[in-house]
Amino acid sequence: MVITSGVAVAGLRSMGITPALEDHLMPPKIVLYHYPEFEEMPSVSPPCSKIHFVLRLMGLDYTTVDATSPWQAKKYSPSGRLPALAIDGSTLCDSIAIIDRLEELFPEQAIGPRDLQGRASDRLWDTFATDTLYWLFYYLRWLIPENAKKFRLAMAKKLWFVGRVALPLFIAPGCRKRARLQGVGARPRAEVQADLRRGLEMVATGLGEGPFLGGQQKPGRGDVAIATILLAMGQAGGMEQGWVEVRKHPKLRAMPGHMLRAASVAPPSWWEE
Ligand SMILES: N[C@@H](CCC(=O)N[C@@H](CS)C(=O)NCC(=O)O)C(=O)O
Repeated sequence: MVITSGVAVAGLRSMGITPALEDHLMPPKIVLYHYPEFEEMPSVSPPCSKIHFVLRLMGLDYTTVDATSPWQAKKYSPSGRLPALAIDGSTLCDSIAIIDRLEELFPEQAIGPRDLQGRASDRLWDTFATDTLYWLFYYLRWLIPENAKKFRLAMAKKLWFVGRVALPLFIAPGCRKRARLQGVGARPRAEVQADLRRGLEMVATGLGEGPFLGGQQKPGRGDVAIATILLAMGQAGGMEQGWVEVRKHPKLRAMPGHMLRAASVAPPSWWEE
């Protein structure tokens, strides 16, 4: 409930609703801590973009705070990673936990299927995208040298001097180390690409008659998670090793555009449908 109009407020007072009670009735204040916009996407980070789109699709108002470095992110997020979401001052990190919390707090506005089995599949797709597909994408972004170079050059244009120096010296090596510790970074490239091919084939099968997973007409959290990764694969000139697989599946290729339109967001100018 949003109580903004003066007439509505006067009405509430005449019914004996005090400012303290009104506070209780007001929607929680939502603040998204994220890495900022990059090439017409709300964030350079797919899990941060995912939360933007989920909040939009749920129809929830929110404000954002930008972090411009991993050091700054540590101030905002208990894990040091973003996204982090503060709801009435209580901060939560990890995009899956964030969406779980949003669904608990706003069950009527939850996106995706309504039935229990449909919800379970939708959450499974989100975990597949966030915990598996994301790392395969991460490998493409940071461990394939030609992609990493294109990405660094595109990012450098957005950064001040200190960021431009920190990017190749600290941030890129830090991301490669993160990938190695996570496991994916220590795997042979051919294996990672084969995993990506299988994962994308699986998503294409999951779309069924589409446009969204499970043949749904509206996007769920799984669709949003996958779409943000595919969109990020198109940035900085595109990661051909991923696109070569996406192009094999027309429904998969079309899904991110459908998701953006469902969230009332225009596809980026570089996005080819
Ligand atoms: N599984 C987490 C991943 C979060 C994550 O790794 N975020 C990256 C940005 S894409 C980050 O904060 N990296 C900074 C770091 O690892 O220090 C989620 O879905 O929220």
